[in-house]
Amino acid sequence: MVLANAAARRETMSLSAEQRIALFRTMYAARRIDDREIAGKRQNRVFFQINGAGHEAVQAAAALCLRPGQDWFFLYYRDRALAYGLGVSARDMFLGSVGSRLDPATGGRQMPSHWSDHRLNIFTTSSPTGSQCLQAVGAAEAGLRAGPCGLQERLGVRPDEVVLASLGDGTAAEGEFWESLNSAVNLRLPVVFLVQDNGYAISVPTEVQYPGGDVAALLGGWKEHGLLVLDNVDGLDPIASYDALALATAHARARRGPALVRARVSRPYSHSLSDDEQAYKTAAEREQEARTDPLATYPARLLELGDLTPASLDRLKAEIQEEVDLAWEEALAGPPAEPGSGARHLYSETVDPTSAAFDTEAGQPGNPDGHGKTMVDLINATLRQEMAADPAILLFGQDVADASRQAALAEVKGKGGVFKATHGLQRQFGSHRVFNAPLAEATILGRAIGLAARGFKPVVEIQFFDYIWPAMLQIRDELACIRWRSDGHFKAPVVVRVPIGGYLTGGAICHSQSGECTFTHIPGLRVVCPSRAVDAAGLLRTAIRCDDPVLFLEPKHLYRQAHNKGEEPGPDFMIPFGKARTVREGRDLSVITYGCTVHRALQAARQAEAEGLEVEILDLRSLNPYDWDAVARSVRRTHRVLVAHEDSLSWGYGAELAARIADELFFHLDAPVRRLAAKDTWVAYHPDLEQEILPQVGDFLQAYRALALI
Ligand SMILES: Cc1ncc(C[n+]2csc(CCOP(=O)(O)OP(=O)(O)O)c2C)c(N)n1
Ligand SMILES: [Mg+2]
Repeated sequence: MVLANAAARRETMSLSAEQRIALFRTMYAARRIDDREIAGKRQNRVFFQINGAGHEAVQAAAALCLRPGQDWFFLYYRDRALAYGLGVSARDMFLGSVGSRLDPATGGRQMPSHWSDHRLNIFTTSSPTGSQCLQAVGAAEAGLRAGPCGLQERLGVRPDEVVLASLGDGTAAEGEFWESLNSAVNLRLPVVFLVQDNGYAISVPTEVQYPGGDVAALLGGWKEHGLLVLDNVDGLDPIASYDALALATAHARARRGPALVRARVSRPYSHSLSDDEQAYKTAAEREQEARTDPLATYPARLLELGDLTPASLDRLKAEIQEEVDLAWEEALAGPPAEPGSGARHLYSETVDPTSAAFDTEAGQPGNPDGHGKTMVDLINATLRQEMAADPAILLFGQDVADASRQAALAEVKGKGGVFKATHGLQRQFGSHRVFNAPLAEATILGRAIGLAARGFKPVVEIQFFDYIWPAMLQIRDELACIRWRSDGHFKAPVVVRVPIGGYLTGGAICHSQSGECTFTHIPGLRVVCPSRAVDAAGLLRTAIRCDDPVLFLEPKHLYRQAHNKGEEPGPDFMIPFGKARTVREGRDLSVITYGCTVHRALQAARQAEAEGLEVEILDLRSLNPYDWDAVARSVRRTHRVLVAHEDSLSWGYGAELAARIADELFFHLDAPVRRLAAKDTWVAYHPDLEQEILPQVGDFLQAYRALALI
């Protein structure tokens, strides 16, 4: 090949002949694996197929620039050549294709091409476009915080590690991508964003995604803050790609900030086997993609450079084909996903927060109700004790720090959360452990997942339950399923503290809602909701010390009540998940409830007593898991049951309990299972209207009377 100019000469000089051949090896193997998998899908041996065709060159180059097992990788489904280049074998890929239990990435639980390899630091991949970017930022942030926390060795953090976040051009329109860029640049994190621009997101061309259709061209303002932007990299050319990625990784390794590489690639195959690109790509475009296919153009270049001869190229291809064929045969012989294993790895198998090891409730000083400290005080005290005991605990969210500016900290009292739950913790433990996050809920969860993956224990706050929704995708499609989908190889035991609910007067639609059933419906997520101060302390400690993700719901109305105060329990006080508390015993009917309605049920029960009605009240305390044995025991004794909660009635948490009681305890019931809950509407601003909408003491009393009469 005639080298056209000095730049081109320099490019080829950057790699040895062996490396240039190695690039081809990766590219060719990736393509042959795709082709084999496509055939397997047509033979019904594979159940889903998505290819990396046209992306191989830039990916092979990226793999060559990075260090598997030392750097960290947050990939996406198109990254076959990258994964292969990092060390994921054809056999392991095919074991995933056929869904074998031997598939080391997922054990047959996740679609193929959803890369995961704990040995190589390839973090488990989910399907949502862009969610990996925030996790990558969290993983890089671990490097930033490990030093000041004294945890570099414990967490295996390397001073020059780099985190790769790989994504497509369409994905660059996702809010989470922009949020991740925002945090990566603001914290100057060593993240390399690799945008593989194939011009389409399934059928949607790039100019529909953002103005001008080139995301890198929009990043001017970010560059001023340390973002290195390499635009228009020829991602069909592995050598040009290598040069760009080498520059980007060097920038990040030298701690000069993050880098973004936008590489132009192609997609000569359809998006996936479920798509037909002929429906939206013109014949001319498709011809052009076939012509510029790196698998067609790069071998010719190797021949021109003299790295290979036609004969040695053929030999290499045959050798790779043999490897692929053998791997396919081995995968076909692998056993399928294990029957009966569907619930395995939903939660930690070694740390069981429902076990006696988490129960130190006995021996606590008598019933502490009504004396001592408020719920918010005991939450603060528990966080303080746990943070003192474990340097890996990080606390962040909106307004949780005392004052982000160090200079101000010396002069002011400190904010410490809009409800003051975290007050004084930044001052005590430092700004590297307690800090404000940007006003971006997905960022809070995504970064927490990345930090947890590296061994930190993030305890994050979502300021109001009503604003948890931007983080929902990270909670449901990521946090809750990380252990499960990675067959137990990764975990993200994040605690998410969330003030919830109404009875505040004036809170209205977006400061008073409940909605816990949306989260108890998510497999893999623990959900708890204390109603009194000591329970908050005991459950929060369990949440922090256990190894599962926990949604810790704090009824904000109960933060500063007098009736639920408690003496500060000891620093090892724990209440296991799934253990209800009998608030009051009674023989006539059972109330199963939690949170704000516990006290209302109790007040009504005291009134009912005057009418001769003995009401038993159970406070569930944890909602997933919940204490079915305690429910069943109570119902067997009273034969009448009211399930009550603050959240609205229909499709609510109580519906599941009522259904199960009717199903399993039918022969113990003397009356239908009744429910009491908020009306099926929003919580209103005017106190009278709020009162009418949420269940009140009078509603409980009425419900008791009605149930007793049936
Ligand atoms: C949040 C989310 N929305 C929609 C989808 C469905 N989907 C899967 S891939 C894809 C297109 C992604 O395009 P791009 O980022 O350009 O990557 P490419 O597939 O072209 O490499 C879409 C819309 C998804 N997986 N996640
Ligand atoms: Mg694309």
